[in-house]
Amino acid sequence: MGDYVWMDLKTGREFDVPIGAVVKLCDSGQIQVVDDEGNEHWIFPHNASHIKPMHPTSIHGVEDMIRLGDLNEAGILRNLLIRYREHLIYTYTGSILVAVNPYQLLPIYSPEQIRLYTNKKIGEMPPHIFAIADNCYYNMQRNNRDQCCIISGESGAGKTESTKLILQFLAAISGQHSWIEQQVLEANPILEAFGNAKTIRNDNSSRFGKYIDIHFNKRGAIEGAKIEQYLLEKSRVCRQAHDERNYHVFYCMLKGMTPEQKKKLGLGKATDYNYLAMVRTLREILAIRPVDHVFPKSCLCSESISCMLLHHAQVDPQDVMNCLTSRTIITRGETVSTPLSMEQALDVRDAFVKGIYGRLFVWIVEKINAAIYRPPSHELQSVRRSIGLLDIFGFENFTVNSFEQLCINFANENLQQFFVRHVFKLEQEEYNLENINWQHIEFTDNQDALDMIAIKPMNIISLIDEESKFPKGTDTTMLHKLNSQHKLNTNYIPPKNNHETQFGINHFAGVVYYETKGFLEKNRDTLHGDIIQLVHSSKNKFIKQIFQADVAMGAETRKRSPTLSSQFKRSLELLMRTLSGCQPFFVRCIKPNEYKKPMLFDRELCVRQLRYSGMMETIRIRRAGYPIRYSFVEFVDRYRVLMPGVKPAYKQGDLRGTCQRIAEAVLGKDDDWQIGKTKIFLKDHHDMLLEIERDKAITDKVILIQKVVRGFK
Ligand code: AOV
Ligand code: MG
Repeated sequence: MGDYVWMDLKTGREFDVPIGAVVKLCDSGQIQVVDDEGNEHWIFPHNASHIKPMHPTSIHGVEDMIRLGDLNEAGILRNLLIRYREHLIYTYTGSILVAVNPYQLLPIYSPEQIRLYTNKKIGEMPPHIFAIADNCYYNMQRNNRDQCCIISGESGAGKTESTKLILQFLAAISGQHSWIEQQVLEANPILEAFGNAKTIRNDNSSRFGKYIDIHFNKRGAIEGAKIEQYLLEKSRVCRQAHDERNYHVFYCMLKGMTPEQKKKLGLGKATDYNYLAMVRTLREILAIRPVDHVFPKSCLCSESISCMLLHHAQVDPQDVMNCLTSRTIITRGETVSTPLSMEQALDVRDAFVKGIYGRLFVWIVEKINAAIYRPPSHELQSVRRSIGLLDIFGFENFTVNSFEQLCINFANENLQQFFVRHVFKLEQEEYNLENINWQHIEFTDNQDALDMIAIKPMNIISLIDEESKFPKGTDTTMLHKLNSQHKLNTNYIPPKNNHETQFGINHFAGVVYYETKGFLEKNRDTLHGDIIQLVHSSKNKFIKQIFQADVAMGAETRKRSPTLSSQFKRSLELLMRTLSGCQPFFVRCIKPNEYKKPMLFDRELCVRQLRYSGMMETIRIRRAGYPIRYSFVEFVDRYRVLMPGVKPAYKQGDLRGTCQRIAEAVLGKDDDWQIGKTKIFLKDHHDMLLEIERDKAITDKVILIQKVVRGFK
């Protein structure tokens, strides 16, 4: 009685795993248990196989999951669950941090906590996002290498909050409290106002990706930063799904401005604007107003957004009307104007609005960078080090998914591959190369899905792109091409019949169906020449400025300008290259429930995330592996202080032998570390022990020197 067991109810559901339970009563032949959810069960002799004893490490949980005795999904899940219930939202898997979103403010981010986590080794203090930040900072200085923090997880899991906490920590410990540091921190609310919005998954969902590179001088103080932004979701400016909102900034303005300011800008309240309240969809508007007799002009004028365009863009009202209701086409040298249908006219208006907002966002990021970025001077370049924080839009799967979701999920596939490459592939390759005694660990690789989406010839992105450039290409012809090329690929799910307009992709995080309607238009992302002409005629300097490049380009170049997906693909490639040049830290955010509620832990939702993120295999490899490695030279020079009389590496004949001697003396002969061909391979706890001993030895040396000096006096 009081014993803990695993109970397997064998429901057969995909994400159901055995649950922990405590034995309450053990009677002749029957056992009463209460499971982790508080439900009572009676186990009879015929189903005794449903229960198994629990390993002691699973009963109260462990801070680092590589110490779990029950190394299976049930063990991992319960460990996170019992910690979560005690508000312990952070757990390690080696140096990888798992963070479960608490959906409530916990008192664990105070200046006092920052102080407690400063200058500590991983494992010295309970798991925390601050410990990751501190280690990043410490590693940057110790190894003189750039670091990056890759924060992943699905929408609403806590990536953006984690990024802010790391930034807060770095700003605090870099210790300058300078203007530049303040600017870096204050950039965030601006970016979130313009780039975040409420979705059904997250009330503050990032609708763009960002990589913040924080630069440090040789004393370790923040001297600047640079923000890279990726693919803002522009369609949201004009249309939002049910129960979602437009970008925060609009509501903030309407709520926060004084009546005078609002009057000056001609602004009303949020419900006055279809773009903000989304009370009616386009189809509904069309249904309300018969498409026949109503002249689009009056309809467009009644839309307050058009009035605002007229007001703020400072363009000739007649030009705006012409631009929105007709299209100029040049055929055989002659300029012909053709009228647009109401639906087309609304599309032109929306494209213009999206064009403005997208360029405005890019301009804001440029402005922020101008304030926080300091280009390195030549002499500084060699000493400047950086920590990059990656916070992108998380994996998304809505009822209806469009081109934006394809891009978002493609980015997440890339990140997952980076994780897989780093944690599984490169790691095991290195053990083989170094002749380390090693048992290969299997893992799920998402390379095939990524190949199909963007790498191999005729991949999905390239087919969409090709069709976007093809003058006669439509969403339907594009779908045909995708089907004929990929229908046999196990990661592709073709439409069920000729009428269906969606295809599916088997992503690492689950199957997502994409509605192809509107794909090509979104990918082309071009504005008609008439709009550019209109902007050119504007008296508003700002509007002119943000469209400067478009105007300068000229019609022909504009037509050939890269599509959205090819630009995005290119920027992701650059990002991956940057990340590959850094020492990475990984933070895996887990979303405990779909309701944004505190203390609610949906077991199946969590198992799904743990499974697709490869957490099981990660624990296995981290447990078996050697996360810390030094070249013989590095090791001897860093730790020779622990063995009196050992000469510096450059004076050593047998470096490998010296390494071995130091390691044996400090770590013990039989402990689980290994010597390879060019490097020594250690566990995290070895690193911690070596560093603590080194600190002590150096302190002792300093004290000794001080004594000697005092003796002289
Ligand atoms: P995301 O960045 O991963 O989603 P966020 O970081 O925006 O998710 O987190 C979503 C919400 O969860 C936040 O607005 C907070 O209310 C809550 N939250 C997350 N982490 C914490 C924490 N450590 N403490 C308290 N509350 C937290 V997305 O941008 O949608 O992919 O695209
Ligand atoms: Mg976010």
